[in-house]
Amino acid sequence: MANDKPRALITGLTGQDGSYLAELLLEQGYDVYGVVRRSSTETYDRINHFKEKISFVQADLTDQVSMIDAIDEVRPSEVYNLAAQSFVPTSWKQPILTGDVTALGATRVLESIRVVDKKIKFYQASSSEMFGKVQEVPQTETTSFYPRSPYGVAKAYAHWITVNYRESYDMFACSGILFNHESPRRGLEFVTRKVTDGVARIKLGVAKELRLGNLDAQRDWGYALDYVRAMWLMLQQDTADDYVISSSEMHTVREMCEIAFARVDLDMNDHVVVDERFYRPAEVQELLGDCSKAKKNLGWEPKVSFKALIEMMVDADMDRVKAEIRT
Ligand code: NAP
Ligand code: G4F
Repeated sequence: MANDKPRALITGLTGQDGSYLAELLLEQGYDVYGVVRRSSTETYDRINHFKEKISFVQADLTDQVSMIDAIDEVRPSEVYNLAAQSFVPTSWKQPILTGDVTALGATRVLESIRVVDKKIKFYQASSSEMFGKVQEVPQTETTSFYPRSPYGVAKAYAHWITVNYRESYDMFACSGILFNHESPRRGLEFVTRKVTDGVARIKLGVAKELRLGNLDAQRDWGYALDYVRAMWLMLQQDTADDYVISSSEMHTVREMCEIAFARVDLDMNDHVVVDERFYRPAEVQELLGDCSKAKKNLGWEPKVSFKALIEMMVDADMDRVKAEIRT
């Protein structure tokens, strides 16, 4: 009997969002395929607990033929392009690589779909970092972009090439302009996770201080699991479109630290050291999204509050660091 389950291919499977999206799609009854790139060590920490339920395809966003082969082999109904060099500071150190993976990588995936089967639906992981030096507050789908990092510039290119393929080839290609979203699976270099991991280490006596950069930067932070649901909803609509996905609340890095330290009865002022090495050549000072369009058209809204998110991350890091200390 033919398998009539929907089939999804995810690039960036091993990342924070890829891992949550794969779990969500499995729950929805999909056959899930994930692009993984060759590495001397496996980077499967985030997907180890369900990896036998998914199929792996080896490919790299910098290699066009490998992407065509992956899409031809899997023949998915939906492709989610989540792979990227996604850490903003690295984009100043490796701007060419960032452009190759984060900008041209999206074109390679779109080209692969165009060549293999134009009916495959496509999701692009666009970013609020494209708004950069914000031109209006809050930011909507029509706010002009003013990116402030090579990463933001690369994402703006990937965003517009997605729009262009939709308009040029009548492809079902959507961009989700996602504001910062976090979880216990967030990479340790991003500020929320750096703080929640640092708080756990200080509380458990294996660190004394936490060195951070700009505490006055403001972000619109949400929970990654809420945000991957929005990605899926975008591809279930009758028409392809672009959507802002945000919590629509803005907080400073300092407020985020206060919540994290208070969770374990500590005072951030006793432990946080401002270190200019973590300042950026050009900063994005404030991001605040207006997700009214997603609420209206997708019926989407975030479920986890900012405080609950940071506390969940502190609790998870406390458990992890305790286990590390025991072993
Ligand atoms: P992440 O944790 O950094 O994951 C990035 C993924 O991309 C990893 O699976 C990585 O694989 C893969 N990758 C990197 N270079 C690749 C290449 N050349 N070929 C194939 N795969 C490659 O990122 P995330 O937080 O899950 O974010 C997912 C996407 O959303 C990214 O495009 C990011 O830029 C975008 N975004 C994120 C946020 C956010 O707040 N999280 C907000 C807006 C947009 P390895 O494991 O092998 O390194
Ligand atoms: O956590 P961050 O590194 O995230 P950033 O730069 O906003 O980028 C993230 O969100 C984007 C969406 O807008 C994504 F597209 C992107 O892929 C990534 O997921 O930094 C947040 C803020 C910045 O203003 C930074 O200057 O925190 C400030 N910050 C202060 N001290 C720090 C630190 N950031 C980091 N990473 N490390 C610090 O010590």
